Amino acid sequence: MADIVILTGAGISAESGLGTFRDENGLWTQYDLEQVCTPEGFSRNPALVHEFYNARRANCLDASPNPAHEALARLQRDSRHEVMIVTQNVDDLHERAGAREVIHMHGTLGGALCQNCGARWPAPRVMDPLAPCPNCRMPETRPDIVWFGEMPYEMDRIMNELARAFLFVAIGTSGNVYPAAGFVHEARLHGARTLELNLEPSATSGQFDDSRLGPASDTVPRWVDEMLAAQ
Ligand code: BJW
Repeated sequence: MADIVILTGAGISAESGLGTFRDENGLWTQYDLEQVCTPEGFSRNPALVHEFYNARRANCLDASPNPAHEALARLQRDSRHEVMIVTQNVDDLHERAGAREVIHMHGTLGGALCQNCGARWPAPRVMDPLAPCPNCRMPETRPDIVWFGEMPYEMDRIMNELARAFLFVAIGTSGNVYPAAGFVHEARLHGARTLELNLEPSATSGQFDDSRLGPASDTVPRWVDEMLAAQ
């Protein structure tokens, strides 16, 4: 069980070259989220949705972790406290930086899911909308991603961790998407201190005890150094 819960969002991977969603030039200025991030959009046009995620999978494979991912992996390794990383990101940059365990509440680009039988398997670099499921053979494969209206993964486990943590930290997330945006409220209810590290104030900034503004590659390693020096 975790003493410290860290929630990360697209902002932590921005300096690795992966686009955020809601910033200027973010993904939602190029794509209609209703078309590419809802089950209804996928039913209407699976080829478009696969194209969107195939492009993001290629970007992710070309990207590298930045000092913020590396600092969180160091905190997980060297802290005397149990540190749980919960990410909304579908990239694997926390893992590639050496993080031990990460909850991907919105799924992963590296996973494929069958809409027909629920089987999961590693996604190929380029997913084909007509590829059959390796289990049931139906051509209903999709990226293993949580879209709007779907239940994020491992919610019971995350809620248990939030109830036990003495510190909750949100990094690089705009606080616009629930249930993740409600974690600060949940952590506070259970007595945790709360800290936000973000480029600019988020939609939920007012709910945090402390806030530090700046690029994650700067603020996160500094904060981790302080945490490790204080123990
Ligand atoms: C930097 C930086 C740098 C930049 N350094 N920082 C009305 C009220 C409340 C809820 C709802 C509602 N109507 C509908 C809902 C529910 C809905 C929802 O929240 N909608 C909102 C739009 C209102 N949520 C859902 O449907 C979720 N499921 C659900 O609720 O199930 C029921 C349930 C109920 C109760 C408990 C449990 C379940 C599912 C949400 C699925 C989200 N999916 C997406 C796309 C799929 C993944 C993918 O393709 O990648 O997930 S949407 C997109 O937003 C993606 C992200 O993970 C998510 C969050 O975005 P994030 O990470 O915050 O990115 P940005 O771009 O918004 O912000 C970046 C931040 O970084 C900014 O603040 C920058 O300043 C900062 N930044 N550079 C530091 N260098």
